[in-house]
Amino acid sequence: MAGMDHNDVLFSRARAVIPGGVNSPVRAFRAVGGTPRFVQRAQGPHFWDADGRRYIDYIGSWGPMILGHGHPAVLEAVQKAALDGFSFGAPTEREIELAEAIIALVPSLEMVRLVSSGTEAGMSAIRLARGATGRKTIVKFEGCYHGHADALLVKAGSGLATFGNPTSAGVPPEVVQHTMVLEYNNLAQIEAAFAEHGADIACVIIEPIAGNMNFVRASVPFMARCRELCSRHGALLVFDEVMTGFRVALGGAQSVYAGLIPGFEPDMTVMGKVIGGGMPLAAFGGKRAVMEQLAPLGPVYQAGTLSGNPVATACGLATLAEIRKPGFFDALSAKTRALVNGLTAEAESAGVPFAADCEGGMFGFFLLPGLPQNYAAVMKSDGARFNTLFHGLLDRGVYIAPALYEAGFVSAAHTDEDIAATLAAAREVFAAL
Ligand code: HOZ
Repeated sequence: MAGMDHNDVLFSRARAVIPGGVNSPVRAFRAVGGTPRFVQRAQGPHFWDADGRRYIDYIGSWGPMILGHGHPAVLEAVQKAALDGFSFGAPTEREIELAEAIIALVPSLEMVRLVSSGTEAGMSAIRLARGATGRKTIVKFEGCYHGHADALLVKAGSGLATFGNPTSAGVPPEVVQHTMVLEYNNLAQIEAAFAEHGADIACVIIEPIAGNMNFVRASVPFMARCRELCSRHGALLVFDEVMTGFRVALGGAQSVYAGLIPGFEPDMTVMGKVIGGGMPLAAFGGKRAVMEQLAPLGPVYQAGTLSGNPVATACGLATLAEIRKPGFFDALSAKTRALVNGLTAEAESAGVPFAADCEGGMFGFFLLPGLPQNYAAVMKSDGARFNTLFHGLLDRGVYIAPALYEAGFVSAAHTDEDIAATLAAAREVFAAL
């Protein structure tokens, strides 16, 4: 294969044995074109590809690597745990410690159950909401992605938006007949849904800051109304904080909304990414009365061989211990804000329509004159221009998500030099857009 670089060689091998050459669709670069970078190793805010090229990493495993790669305290905890055994299929003290740590950081939680992926957590939360309320209907919002459980794969964001196929094949209409999809931030639609179907709605599941249609915040009036309607009609408000949990603030997006809406809290929360620190670990939790409906206490079944895995829980605990340190989120937020402000200024001086937002260590930007409020507005983003921007940055050693509809992530390991190098690369690319 003369003339091919190592990434091309690996991609070609991968495509022969793995559909699309990847184990998760967005990684394939299909939306932006070109060859995915095969990661050889990573350290701090950087990773190196199969050709030994270094990139500043603004994906961080799509969110979990809030400390950057290879944080020494996390590495030590993982190595120590691995020596004691990889998996037992029996309870460990570390699971209790992680559950206690999560509950201590998120006041709306009284109990949590640990699982292995965000998809599993979302799917289990929906089953529990239905079981606890005895109702069938679930409400989700267009452009929100809650993992790939059948009932939730309707008008979803993330890879489904990227590939223009927001509802997956293989999901029979009967399976999604009780999934009601409404427009994000649309007060009239949520009012109407409850007015008509309030007694049938088990839950409203929402990404409070939607990171699977890039970065779109639920407005404060919209969130307050979702809360009121759920309470009034006996439905559960489920926050999908797989992306935002322990990422936009120590207490997650719910702590941000609690600061804006007095007394605000969701009934249930779905978590993942940061709580595993890069290991397969996720969780869902809520009030005791609801969580006690789960087997073995209650009639709602849910289980998993690798749930509460001892190495993953060690990684999660060590990660949470770092992000709890005083000043962690102030520093992370300042860094992310510097990146977003810098990109905005560079785009403005190049005359490129650009709007960006961030919270804690999560950010997003659109090649649009203003921030969109819903999926339809997000879909007006300029895909061709984004692809030019993506490849321009990639060629200059800056790795952002290879898709228009994904949020970005800054870690505590990103330095001022990394941000400055990113802005210098962006300046050159914006000038040519
Ligand atoms: N679901 C992720 C994007 N929102 C992609 C995960 C991955 O490819 O690793």
